[in-house]
Amino acid sequence: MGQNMTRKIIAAHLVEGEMMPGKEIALRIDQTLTQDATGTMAYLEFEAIGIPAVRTELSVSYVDHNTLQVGFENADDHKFLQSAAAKFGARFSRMGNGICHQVHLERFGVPGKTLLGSDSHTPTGGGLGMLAIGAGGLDVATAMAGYPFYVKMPQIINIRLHGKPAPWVAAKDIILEVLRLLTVKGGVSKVMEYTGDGVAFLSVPDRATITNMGAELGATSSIFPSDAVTAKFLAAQDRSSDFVELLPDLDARYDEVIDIQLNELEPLIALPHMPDNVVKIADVAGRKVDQVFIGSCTNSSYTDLMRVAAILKGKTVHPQVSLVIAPGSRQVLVSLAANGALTDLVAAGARILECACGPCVGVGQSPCSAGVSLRTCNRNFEGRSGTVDAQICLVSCEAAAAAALTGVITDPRDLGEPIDVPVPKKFPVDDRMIIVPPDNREELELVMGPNIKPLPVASPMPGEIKGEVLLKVGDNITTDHIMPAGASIMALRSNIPAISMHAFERVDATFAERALAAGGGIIVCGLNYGQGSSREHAALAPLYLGIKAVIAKSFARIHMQNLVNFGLLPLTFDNEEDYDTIEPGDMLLIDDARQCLAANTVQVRNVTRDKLYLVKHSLSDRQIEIMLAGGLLKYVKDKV
Ligand code: MIC
Ligand code: SF4
Repeated sequence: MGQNMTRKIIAAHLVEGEMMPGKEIALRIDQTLTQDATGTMAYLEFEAIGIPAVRTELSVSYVDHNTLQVGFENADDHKFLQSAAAKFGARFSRMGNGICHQVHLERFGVPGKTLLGSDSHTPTGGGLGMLAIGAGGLDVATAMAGYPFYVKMPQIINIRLHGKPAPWVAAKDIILEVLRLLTVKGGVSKVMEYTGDGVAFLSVPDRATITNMGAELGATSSIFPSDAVTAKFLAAQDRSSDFVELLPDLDARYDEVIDIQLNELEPLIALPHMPDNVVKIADVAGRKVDQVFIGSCTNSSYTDLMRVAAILKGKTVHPQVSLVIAPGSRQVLVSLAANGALTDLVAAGARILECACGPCVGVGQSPCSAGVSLRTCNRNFEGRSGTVDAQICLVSCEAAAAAALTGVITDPRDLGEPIDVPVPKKFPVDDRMIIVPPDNREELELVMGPNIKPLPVASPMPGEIKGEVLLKVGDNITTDHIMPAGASIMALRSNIPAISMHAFERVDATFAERALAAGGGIIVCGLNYGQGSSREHAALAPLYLGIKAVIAKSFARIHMQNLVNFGLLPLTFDNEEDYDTIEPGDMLLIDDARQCLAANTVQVRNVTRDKLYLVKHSLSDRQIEIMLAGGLLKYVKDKV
């Protein structure tokens, strides 16, 4: 049977398990990446595992999320991360060097390798033909310690791209089309594998835009072939020796095939507040825009920003629009500065920000009240921009630039002739902002400022679980709902007691206090609970607040694993209608949780309403052992 690309990489990295969709497999991890907002925990966890140095081929610690440094907290975190990278043998990408995914694509990604990152958009590396997966910090810490990564063998979905993209149709429109077709939960437990004659028209950064936003489908990963386009990109990065061809066999089998005709696509837009709320731009053109943000790991490459510069050149940003641009990496910024495109952007009125995540995760540039903001990023979750009633829409760079000029949502096809920006033959390669770890590492000390508090420890699972339903929420609750980001809250990422007080604050501002007062309890939720970010704080904060179990209609992959990693029981309703009969404040009781884990189904008694529910778990034997041990850290340490 012909193999697809994903199965080829998995087969080459399989440590345990059978490659049967749904069965747990263990993969050897070649490379890891962390970023500052998840990295402090990951390195504290790595330290707790007790291994002197990383055992991967390459581990890179990036600082890109919270670089504003409002107060000492972030600056302290950055010092800690730098000291940890040096001590434990990881490379350190300094503040301002760029967004982890963009820099990793440029400087480190290798086709055919596995990459595990403590950030949900790690699949960006799939644009280079890597199997790149996002995970919680603790999973990445254990991978750095040389343990395999456990994940359910995904189904492999073939998305065949046919033909040449229609004029002004960008890579962003392709992934928005996939989101429109499949929705934000359509990719759970799947890898999206892109093939077809259409892939030849997409550069590596274009492909990376698509694999990046596969995270919004809930997909385990997304991947493109490693072909002549890849070879050219790596050559331009002075990395020809990293090139390996990776193609599916001609008779490769897939679990499902989806066909997309690129020449029939039109420019698209995701309207508030979900990335799958996608319509044609033409259908909403003319609506007033207050802000345009061009950047994020989805759309901040050299070719992206060159297209923007070409559109803005010699023109002026609309007087009612604030246009902000954050180049994805120092390499991109240097390139734009060298060829004069930066001058075109600045002259047109663009406000240039540091090469970092910035507005994408609410770190600055929050829109005005009820403001409409067109953004090239990947998530438009309610409140994520920092303005609760902002209306965030997701578009391509071309559509963003068009709106910046006109002040209204504009179909980029109105701009005239499309712009063709070829990938340069040679990028200005300069790795001086990436610090290589020294040799004398034993003597080095970790630098820990006062904001860095010890890790909370999960306790082994109790027999009886009894608790009040502290919160009942609907479908598609994101980790931004559970544990909001933004500059001030992200400054507390290394301080679990403090950050926990913000849990669910945009859903129910009383949650944290009620949870503490009640001594913990249970959360009840709808479909796809915990989609979005990989932040393990969305499990750590509930753990700190005493939450014992989460009962959902279904879970997003990374969040569910994070719950297990910290010993919180993730359960799903056997009969989804039971969800409707539970009210906040009800007292729920699981008599013998430890024994029920082994039995696969658990009976939950609603003491308040005298009802019995059957709930299930989909935990593997290994995950059950982790739960019983009281979390992954204890489990792994016991193994050591
Ligand atoms: C995000 O886009 O939500 C983040 C911030 O990059 C997160 C990571 C985090 O919360 O630190 C992600 O996507 O995993
Ligand atoms: Fe950073 Fe935004 Fe990308 Fe997350 S989605 S890594 S916050 S740029």
